[in-house]
Amino acid sequence: MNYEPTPEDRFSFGLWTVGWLGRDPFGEATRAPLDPVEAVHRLAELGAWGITFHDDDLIPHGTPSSGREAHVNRFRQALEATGMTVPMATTNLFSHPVFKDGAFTANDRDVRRYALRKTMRNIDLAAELGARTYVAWGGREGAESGAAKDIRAALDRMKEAFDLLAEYVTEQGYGLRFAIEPKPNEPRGDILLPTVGHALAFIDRLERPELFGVNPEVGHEQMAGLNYPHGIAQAMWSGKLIHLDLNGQSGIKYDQDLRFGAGDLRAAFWTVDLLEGGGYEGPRHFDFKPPRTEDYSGVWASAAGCMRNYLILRERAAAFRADPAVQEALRESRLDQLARPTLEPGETPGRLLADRSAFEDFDADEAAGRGMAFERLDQLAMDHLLGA
Ligand SMILES: [Mn+2]
Repeated sequence: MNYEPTPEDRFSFGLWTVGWLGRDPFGEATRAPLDPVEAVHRLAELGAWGITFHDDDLIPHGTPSSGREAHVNRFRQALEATGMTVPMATTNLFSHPVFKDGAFTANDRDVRRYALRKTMRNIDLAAELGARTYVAWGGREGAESGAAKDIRAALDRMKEAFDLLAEYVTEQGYGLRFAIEPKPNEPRGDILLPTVGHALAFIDRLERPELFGVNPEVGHEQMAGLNYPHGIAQAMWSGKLIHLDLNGQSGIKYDQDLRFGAGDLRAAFWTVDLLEGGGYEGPRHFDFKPPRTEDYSGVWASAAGCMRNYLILRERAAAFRADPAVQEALRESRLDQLARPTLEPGETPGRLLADRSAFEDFDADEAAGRGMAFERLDQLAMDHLLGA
């Protein structure tokens, strides 16, 4: 089987992923800086389709206005030379010490106004480069202690920020939608909008909810002990899965950002099964960190591994769904019944009350005795995943 990625697979990578220098809370960088132009060329050679960036990944913080265009032009030339696209961009509202207490929800009002201006400036660039999605990860929006942040006031400020940004892209006629990226903690002790569910509920309170969706990351949900495929399935069900960050994580611990497929392999299998089963048209975006043990040849091996694992899992998931034994097992587990509405068309509460078979004549003990046959079904999935 050929697991060579092509642009049709719509694989994209953040500049900050392959460009991560390996700096962590305990140690300095282990790799030299990577030129964004080289990142574009190397990823294109590996078969990627898109590249994404934070403003500061492309234009180092502190670059004078007169120097911005040179950075952008070099990058644009690399895109044109390779055919790579920019499907998404985002703002770095976490690295500079000014954001130590947050950006859109910093207690200091002038920091909040600066954060909005920094974001609007990069939204202009994102639109200019053709991005359709603008990701917002509020890694510093949170607290380490109780009285330090009035959460309801902070959510008011968060809503104010997103309403303003949505007004801005509407006024400018940019065809951009925002994707809010949840994370439970790290770098803050507790971060606002910690899970997909919190973000979906928040979006409903915005003035232009149609311009917002979520950008769920595998590891971020798993850090909270949550089921990633369930989270993205609910986002799809809500019409809000507009982008996603694929990577790997082993259980509830620090944000590992392993390459996709590493960590919880079974969750990766169900993720690909869900994404390829329809209902998601967006990029397959990798947000991982090649471990700091690696030199650049290891970085490219890690990036290639993300795509290769996705393609292997896509093949295995397709084989699982096509297997007649699986289709039979799905029927034995009554997935067809789950797909059928519980009520008859037009059935009212009164008619349900009048249906003796639903209650008076229903034999709960008999129903309780029916096996669900899930173990056989799951073993078939395991066999396909393991290639048995
Ligand atoms: Mn992460």
